[in-house]
Amino acid sequence: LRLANDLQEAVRLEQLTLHYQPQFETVSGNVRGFEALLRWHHPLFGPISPTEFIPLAEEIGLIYSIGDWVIQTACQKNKQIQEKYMPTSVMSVNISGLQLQDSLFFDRVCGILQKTALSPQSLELELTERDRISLKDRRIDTLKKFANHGIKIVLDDFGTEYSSLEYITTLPLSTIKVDRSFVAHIANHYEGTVLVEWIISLARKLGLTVVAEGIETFEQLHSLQKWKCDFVQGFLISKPLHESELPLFFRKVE
Ligand code: G
Ligand code: G
Ligand code: NA
Ligand code: MN
Repeated sequence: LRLANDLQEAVRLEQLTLHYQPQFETVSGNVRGFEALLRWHHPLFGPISPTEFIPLAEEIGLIYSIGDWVIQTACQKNKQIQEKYMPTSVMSVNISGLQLQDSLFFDRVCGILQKTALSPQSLELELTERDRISLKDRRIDTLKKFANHGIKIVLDDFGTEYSSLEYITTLPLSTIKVDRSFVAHIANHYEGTVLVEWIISLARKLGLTVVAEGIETFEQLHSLQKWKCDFVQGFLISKPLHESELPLFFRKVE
């Protein structure tokens, strides 16, 4: 209860911030864009993980306003990045399945893109597999609206739920993101290695883009290069960056 009150305050007092983790083309090493990751620095308890406060925000109905704030802030930042450093930068934003139930969500996202003068192709929405969406779910129609508008839909945490294979043939996805628990097994665990290689080839056959997250070792990176995984993200290459760290990041990669 304390935390619920504090989260309401946090939104009002602007204690939430976004960090931006770069994504790279696996083979060339070129920067592709960023994933926006929400952070809450609590005045007393210090940093609180989104794995704790996102479920709380969902429970108390704050997820809608927080979600809008995240998209708005991430789009503004991406516009600056495009103008200053990289015209092709793509921004990925995590969304909660609840946001898709809001019938005005699509219109609000389009409004944000218009206001920030960003093309729909510069925004991606990451949907986690943990938000089970069933075949007849109305949220699939919302996802189709986004996809038809040119906003890509990414299936995050791929492989962590039983519904994985059904999902990739029924949702209007452009991309799957291999969960970092699989990436962690590359090279030190035969079955894990085979699984990641298989996911990448499956995605290719279905015409989907593949991102691998949680890359922490050169061995993992080299395997993903060998298998031609499209994009990679992880502490080995860059941690999520505070906006103040972006100028130095671009100076280093240019
Ligand atoms: O960045 P970190 O590892 O602490 O993120 C933990 C989890 O929180 C991840 O699953 C991530 O997808 C989720 N998350 C981070 N930012 C957001 C956000 O803005 N919205 C939602 N819904 N989830 C987020
Ligand atoms: O579930 P999702 O994929 O959105 O989670 C993203 C989270 O993963 C972020 O909180 C981010 O801080 C974390 N993360 C990013 N790169 C790495 C990494 O290389 N290793 C680990 N363990 N976590 C990572
Ligand atoms: Na994500
Ligand atoms: Mn993930």
